[in-house]
Order: sequence, then C-alpha cells, then structure tokens
Amino acid sequence: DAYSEMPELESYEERRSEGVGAPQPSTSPSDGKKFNCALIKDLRVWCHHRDAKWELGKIQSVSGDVTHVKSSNGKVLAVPTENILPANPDVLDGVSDLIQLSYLNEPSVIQNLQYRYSRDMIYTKAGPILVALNPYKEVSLHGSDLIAAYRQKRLIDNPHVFAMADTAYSEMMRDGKKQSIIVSGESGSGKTETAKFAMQYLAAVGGGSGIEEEVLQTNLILESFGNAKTLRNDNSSRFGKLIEINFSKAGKICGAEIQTCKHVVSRVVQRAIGERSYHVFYQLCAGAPIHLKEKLNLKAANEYEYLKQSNCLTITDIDDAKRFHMLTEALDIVKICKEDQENAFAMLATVLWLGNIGFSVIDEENHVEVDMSEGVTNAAKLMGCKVSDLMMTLSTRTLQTGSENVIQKLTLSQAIDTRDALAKSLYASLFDWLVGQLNKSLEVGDYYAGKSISILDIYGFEYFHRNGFEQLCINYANERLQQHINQHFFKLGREEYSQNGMDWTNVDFVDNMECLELFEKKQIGLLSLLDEVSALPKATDMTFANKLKQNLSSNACFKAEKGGAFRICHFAGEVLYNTIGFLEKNKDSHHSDYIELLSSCSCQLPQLFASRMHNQVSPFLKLNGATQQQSVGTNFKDQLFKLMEQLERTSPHFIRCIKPNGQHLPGLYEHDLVLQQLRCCGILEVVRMSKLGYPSWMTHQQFTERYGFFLSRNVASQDPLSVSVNILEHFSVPPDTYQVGYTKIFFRSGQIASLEEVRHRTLQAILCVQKRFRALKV
Ligand code: AD9
Ligand code: MG
Repeated sequence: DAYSEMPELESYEERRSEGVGAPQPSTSPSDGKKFNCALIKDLRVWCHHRDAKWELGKIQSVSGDVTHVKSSNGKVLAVPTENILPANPDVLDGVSDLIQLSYLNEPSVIQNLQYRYSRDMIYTKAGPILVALNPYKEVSLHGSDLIAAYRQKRLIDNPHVFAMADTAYSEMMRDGKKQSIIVSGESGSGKTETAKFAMQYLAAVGGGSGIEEEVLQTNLILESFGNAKTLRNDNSSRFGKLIEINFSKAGKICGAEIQTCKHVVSRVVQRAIGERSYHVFYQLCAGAPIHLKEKLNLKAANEYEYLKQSNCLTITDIDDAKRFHMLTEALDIVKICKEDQENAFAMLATVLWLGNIGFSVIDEENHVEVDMSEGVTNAAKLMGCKVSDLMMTLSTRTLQTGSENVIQKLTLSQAIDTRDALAKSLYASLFDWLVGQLNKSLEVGDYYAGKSISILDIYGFEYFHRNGFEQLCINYANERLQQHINQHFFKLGREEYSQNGMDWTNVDFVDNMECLELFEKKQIGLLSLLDEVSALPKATDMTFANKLKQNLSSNACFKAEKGGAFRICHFAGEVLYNTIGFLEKNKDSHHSDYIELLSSCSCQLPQLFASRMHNQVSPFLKLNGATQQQSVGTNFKDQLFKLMEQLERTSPHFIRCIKPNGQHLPGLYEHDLVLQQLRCCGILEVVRMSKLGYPSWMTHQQFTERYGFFLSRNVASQDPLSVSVNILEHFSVPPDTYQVGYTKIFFRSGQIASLEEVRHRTLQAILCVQKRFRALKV
C-alpha cells in the first residue's frame, strides 16, 4: 500500500482534545491579563485548574502567587493567580452581542454562546459578524411569522440571519449599492442551510413576481448535482457558489445569476470508503419513473461499479426516491423542459454505465480490448454512437505523426484512465450546462436597476485521515476567503483610519498571507510548481513532492514529510496531505479521441459538450493524443479570484457558522471545538476592535444626504465636515460614539442603527405635523 509509509494523522477530534484548541489564557490586555484579583474578594472569576478546563468561581483569598477560588459546586481550589481571568457579572449572561460583555476573554465568550445555545438561541452577534451555531435539529426560528417580525423590525435586538438579510436589503435600497452576504465556517457547520435561510428571507421581502420561487428552487437542483455525503457532512457542498439576486428599482426580485467555483469531480469515479458520489445518481436510480428506467436501462444503485465501490449507497433518514421527485418538480419550476431533463438524466446514466465497462488484457505488453457488455452497449446507445466506436475510443489512441495518423493500443491502466476521464468530463460538462440553463431561466428582465445581493456559500475547511488534491483546493479556497475577511476588518480599517488622520488602535490578528503565498507565489508557489511538474513527461507524484520540499521549506506554513507527504499550517488548523494522484488530478486533459467521439454522437448533449471542450483546448498544447487545457489547480485559482473580485464590488455582511460538536448531535456543546473555530477566524479580535474602534463609516456627503433633511438650504455653502457636525449636534449623538475624520465620519458599532431609528421617528413626526396642518387648512 502506497500509503503505508505515510505518517498517520490523528483524527481531527483527537487532535483537538489533545490541546490544539485547549483554552489558554489569552494575551490581549483587554482580556484582563493585568487584572489584579488580590484586591477583590468575592469577585466572579474564571480559573483554570490542572485539567485545563475553565471553571467559574468566586475569589476567597490570595496568598502569594496562589489564589483560592470557591467554585460553583462549593469546592475551594488553589489556582496559580496567573490562571485567573475576570468573569462578567451575571446580568450579562447570554447577551445577544458579544460587544456588550465587559470582559471579552475566551471563557466568557464560550460560556455566553453556550448559554444561548442551550436555549436554542443559535444566533449571536460578534460586533459586525453574525455567529450561527449549528443546532443539528429543527429550531422554531425560521417560520414565516419570524420573517414577518423581522420585516417589521420588531425583533431588532435578536440577532438572526433574517436580521442580517434585512440589513443587506435595507442598505441596498437606501444606498443603491450592491450588497453581499458571505457565509463561512468549516465543513458541516451550517453554511448551506444558513445561506438558504437568507435567500428565503429575501424571497419573502422581494417576492411577488413568482421568479423568487425559481431562485429558491435552484438550491435544491444544485444540491442534487453538486453535493455529496462525506465523512464530515451528509450533505456536503462539493462546489463553491455565488448567487447574485437582482432587484428592480422597487426592490422586487427580477432575476439571478449563479457563478460556481469548479469542483474536483473525481468523486464520480473514486472516493473514500463511507462517502457517496453526487446525490443525483442515487436519486435517479431510486426514483426514476418506469418509462425513464426503461429508456435508460436503469438498474438499482448497487449494480453500478461507480456507486457501489465506496460501500455506502444510502443516507440515514434520506429518501432518495422522494428527492428525485422533488428534483424533477424543481426542474419544472425553473422551466427546464422535460426533453432537456431526460437528456440530462441520460448523461447521468451514461456515466454510470461507463463505470461498468471492463477490459481484457490481450498481449504481453498489457494492451487491452473492451469487453462486450451491457455497460458498453448501454453507454453507446445513450450517447448516440456506435458501440464499436466507443470500444475503439476506450482502447486505443490516435497519434499524429506528420501527416499520418497512427493508432496505438492502450494498456490496462491507460484504458481505465481514459474511461474515467470520459466519465468525469461528461459529469463536469453536465454540471456546467445545468448552471448555464439555470442562468438562462433566471436572466434579468428589463426591470433590473443595478441593485443586487450576492450570497456566497462555498465548501468549508475540511480534513480527514487522508487528504488529497480535493482537500487542498477546498482548503486553499477557504484560505482566500479568510484573507478577504481579514482585509475587510483589519487591513482596510487601518488604512481608512490613518488616511483620515485618526489613531488606529492596533489589534492583533492572525494574518494568513504567508499561507496564501505558499499557494499563489509566481513560479515557486505550490500551484505553479504543480503545473511545472505536471508538464514534465516523466514526472511522478514523488517528483512533485520533492519539488515542493526544495522550494517551499523556507515558508513557515509548510513542512515536508516522508513518503511524499507534506503538512500545511492553515489558518483553521494543520493538515497533512499526500501527493498521490496530484499530477493526474491536476491535468484534466481532454483526450482528443473522445472529443471526436462525442462530436460524432447523434444526441444533443454529447455534441454540445464536445464543442465546448474543443473551444477550451489550445491547439499548441497537444501532448500524446491528450489535449491539455489550463490545469485544474490554476483554473480553480482563476475562478476563485473572479468570485472574490465580484465580492469586492459589494458591501459585505458576514456570517460565521460554527460546529458545536463533531458527532452531529443536537444539544452537545464542545468548548474546545467551538473555541478553536472562534480563534482561527479572528472573531474575538473583530469584537475587540469594534469595541475599541469605529467599524462603520460614511462620507460627509453621504451623511448629509441621509440625515440633513431638516437643515436649511444655506448649509450648502458650508464645508461638508461642518455640516456633519451640525447634524450630530442636532440629533444629540453622544460624542463617544463617533469620530470625525477629514472626509468621513466613523461610528461605533450599532450607532448607525440608532441614528436610523431617530431619523425614522423624526420623519414620522414631520409627516404627522404636515398632515395635521393640511387638515387644519381644509
Ligand atoms: V460543507 O462545507 O458544504 O461540507 P456546510 O454547508 O457548512 O458544510 P450544512 O449547511 O450542509 O453545512 O449543514 C450540515 C448539516 O447540519 C445539515 O445537513 C443539517 O442537518 C444541519 N444544520 C445546519 N444548519 C442547521 C440549522 N440552522 N437548523 C437545523 C442545521 N439543522
Ligand atoms: Mg455546504
């Protein structure tokens, strides 16, 4: 076994319990490191004893470096004074925004979230970020009654994904600016579910034309084709998605556009034991109506090699047949016609039949012939090509030598690779085609007014016992996203402050730039090195591993391991990757022979796929009968950059999903696991900064336009800064809640909401007076 030399990585949860995420006293001054408990008897404190668990208690006495603390169960503990942190007064138990905590140390935050979680309050604000804990059960927080309550702004102090969607919507309507809701968190933390709730809210607020129902149904369709059961999540997203929902001038949904970040489709042909391929295959096998089953010669899932190989065909509590029914209903709603639907299902069945094609070795050199079987006849029939042509394509390759074509027989492993490559290409093309069809259906009409809200939901950080190219791409994407978040909260903040002549309160945060450089650096970054090695004719995965070792060992986030493995220290944790299969997976070559086969097919979709593959292929990159397009890794990076660029043009709203336990159980809250997730994405630093700083800002002009409605005309001659000051005085805004810069005015967290409230009341009052005045005149 090629893996046997590799160092085994302990399981995620094991590692965590061994101290990766174990709480330690934090070092930030606002955490109370300088806290002197010798002075304060009876004070509520956190102490951590030998077992490294924080416990709540009251100070009894202090002698030297040891403090005696009476814990809540009555025991008196002697604790080193340095292991003591102040606890918040109990009136602050379960506050809805962490910013309200007097002491922002880790045990206080962890306890606050737990207090809320145990009462099914899964949402908490962390300053500007919304934290969402996965309840792993239905919580009655997402009904239409609550949508209505948030629309009427009746629940302003209750953090919720609806509240965040409402803020995005209101800001879009107020400023006419594009907004985004960015959902992040590790695999299984609840991103996809939370993103759907946000869409549901927007559909309710901006609905009416009927198109909102189509927008919502795209979730179900894309989950069928793009999600799969992994060892971390039964419904794990294997593609990244940005959906931009477009609104008319009046704030009604008038269309949407979906952009996806390519996924590694190797799952279709191979994956870890206990995982599944994409849901849609099992749904089709279980739920196709009789006429379709006959047309596609469809069998049960356990008859297909591609499905049965990972020893997992069903998911607990999921009825695949029922899901298939829901899928076809959703496809009807988004107006994908029955004929197109059946064509798509035929492509899925083709993939499955391809997997059942076997080969026989015919000579000493391991050359093969395709076995005549149900697999090959059904696949050929469904694509619309001759059985003999398909057999030829899978067992030979055509080489061009000068003006002549030479036909060469394939060896067993080459033939299997060709068959699997064809299956993967068909599936990837089908997915792209589907996204194209959805975008056509949702195309914006004439009512579009440049207003939109984009929702980002990608695959979360993940790692398993064995991690390969797929995990590398996914974790790299998360690294990029984290940088985007850091940029927003820490880096831009610093620049804005200094440009405006204000002091920047320095807040420590974990900058993941070094890890990103490891991936992205020109020529000597991981992705460039992978491309370089992939292009060498005789290179192996081991060549790649050595290349990494030579070039990346100076980067602190990288460590070469034996057996061709390497470790990367990601912002969210350390992951051990093995390089087996990297070169093959990065190549994504389209074999020119099968492109030709597809273009000769009588069915519509294979022809369409062939012409797309033709266009992607550069004629200069013809190698050994395989036409090389851009590598998978580089292509992935480009798509990721496109998504990020689109996000940069929006006003972002951030949601962080947190996984409270590794067992997917309701009610179970594991301190260390939660803490590790909070730490890695810098949530506490954002809260600290919001507490100290002024996270929201407006230009003086924006401020005047919004709040200067009562000022007399002659203010127009004043400079914008003076006008702003005038308004602040008029509204009696407390001076400690804002700072006036040269071009902008900065507010403490929550202050804009209070201003909006005052503005709303003032406008109401003015309207009321006007009405009375008119009534009097009549
Ligand atoms: V991945 O990165 O795509 O692997 P996600 O998207 O973060 O992951 P997902 O939304 O799929 O996680 O949630 C995982 C599971 O947790 C769901 O299938 C639900 O069973 C469960 N979950 C998540 N959020 C909620 C919720 N708000 N209410 C109830 C939830 N259950
Ligand atoms: Mg997901």
